[in-house]
Amino acid sequence: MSNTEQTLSIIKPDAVERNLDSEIKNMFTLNGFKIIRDKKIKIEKLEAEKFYKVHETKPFYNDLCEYLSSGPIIVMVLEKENAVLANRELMGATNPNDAAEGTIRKKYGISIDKNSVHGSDSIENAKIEIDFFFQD
Ligand code: IDP
Ligand code: MG
Repeated sequence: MSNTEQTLSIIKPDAVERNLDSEIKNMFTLNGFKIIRDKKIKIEKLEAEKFYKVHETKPFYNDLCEYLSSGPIIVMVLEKENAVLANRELMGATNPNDAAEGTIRKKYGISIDKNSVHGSDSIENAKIEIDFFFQD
């Protein structure tokens, strides 16, 4: 049975800054994702705080929001069978040091905070995050 889903992906400032966006997009398409929506933006810290609200009690929250708003990012809607889980697998573990070979974070991530990509962690959050960046 087909189970096409959409998920939100972000290419974070560290990767955009290193001009890795085409390579990372290629990794998505080579792995069977369709890039349905795609835009390069820079967000304000207040927007980053809203986006990462689930982490507001964490000690790294402020740095995380500073970081996501520190430079251009690319936000994308990805579509594939079981896209949410498939994207988490392709991204790899949050800490690039723990990420499996062949994952985006293993390949491009610099550190736990500069880990190159964001991906929604559930179908419910994917809907919320897609609406956050693509209202139209
Ligand atoms: P995820 O991006 O793999 O879903 P989350 O736990 O949702 O990981 O954390 C959101 C982001 O916050 C991570 O991608 C990472 O950039 C940052 N982060 C998570 N844990 C830490 C930490 O312990 N120190 C610094 N930054 C962290
Ligand atoms: Mg997360």
